[in-house]
Amino acid sequence: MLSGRVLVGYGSTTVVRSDEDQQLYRCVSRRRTGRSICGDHVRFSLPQPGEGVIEEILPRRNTLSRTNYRGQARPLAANIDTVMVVLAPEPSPDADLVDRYLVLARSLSVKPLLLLNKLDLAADHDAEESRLLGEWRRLGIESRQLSAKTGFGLDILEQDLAGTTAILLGQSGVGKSSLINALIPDLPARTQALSEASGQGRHTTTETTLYPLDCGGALMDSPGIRILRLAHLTQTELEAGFSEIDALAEHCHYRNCQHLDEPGCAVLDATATGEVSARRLASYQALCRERQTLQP
Ligand SMILES: Nc1nc2c(ncn2[C@@H]2O[C@H](COP(=O)(O)OP(=O)(O)OP(=O)(O)O)[C@@H](O)[C@H]2O)c(=O)[nH]1
Ligand SMILES: [Mg+2]
Ligand SMILES: [Zn+2]
Repeated sequence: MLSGRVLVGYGSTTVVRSDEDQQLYRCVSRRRTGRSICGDHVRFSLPQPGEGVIEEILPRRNTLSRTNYRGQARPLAANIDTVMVVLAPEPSPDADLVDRYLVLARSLSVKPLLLLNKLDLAADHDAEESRLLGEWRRLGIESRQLSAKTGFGLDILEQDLAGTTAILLGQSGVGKSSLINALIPDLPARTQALSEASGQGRHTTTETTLYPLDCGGALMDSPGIRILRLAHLTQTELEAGFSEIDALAEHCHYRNCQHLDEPGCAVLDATATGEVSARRLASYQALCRERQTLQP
């Protein structure tokens, strides 16, 4: 029996990198174990050379999932230490989507980090950072300044990545794959090896994929999405993702206040004074409504 980590899953087929010899193996799952996903630690057998069978998925420390249109949680990746949300001046950030990525990070109990990429497009880096990330920075969320194109900031990012498993999330076109490309010099050879091992044809970023880094860490690339539903999370998990709302909720008149239109709502009062951003509250309320609509 061998042990390894799943680099990418395509339905019932996965590519596993062996811990023993770092070779890639195409593996199929058994019905008993269920489907393994990117980032899983697994044990697998090799009944015939080059074709493995996953015998065991080791317990997941956390699972990153999104809700599909039918309200079911769809797991995308597992065992994540850091959620890195990539933003850029172009395409300009979708603030509600960023909030959702932050809720997702919180639900995994991991620290989020905002990566502001493409800073080669901005003359004043700090001004661009406060313009685009100001509202989250004020909430205490950390950020890094980067350019995948020039390599600016990559040294600091490498320090953040050392020894951890991080996932890059963010809307399409912000430069997630470009950052991976800039961090991994032999990426073309690795992509080629993945394609050969998977037997799925050319490897693309339509599936979340884990890249082991030389610094001992691992970085996952994920496809950009326009809609991130989070209806599988509990009301408490949604609220925990909005720390400023969560902190005020205990002062609401009703213990189960949803901060919609209830009398004595401390959160609504705080938006009236500007202490809580009306945009953030609307973003939270949209998540609550979506949850109520999609919950079976
Ligand atoms: N100027 C500039 N352009 C960049 C930078 N990083 C990426 N780009 C460009 O932005 C475009 C999108 O980059 P990708 O890396 O494919 O973006 P992505 O986030 O992986 O997009 P999806 O895979 O669709 O989610 C490409 O044309 C890149 O060349 C950067 O630091 N500066
Ligand atoms: Mg990409
Ligand atoms: Zn309230």
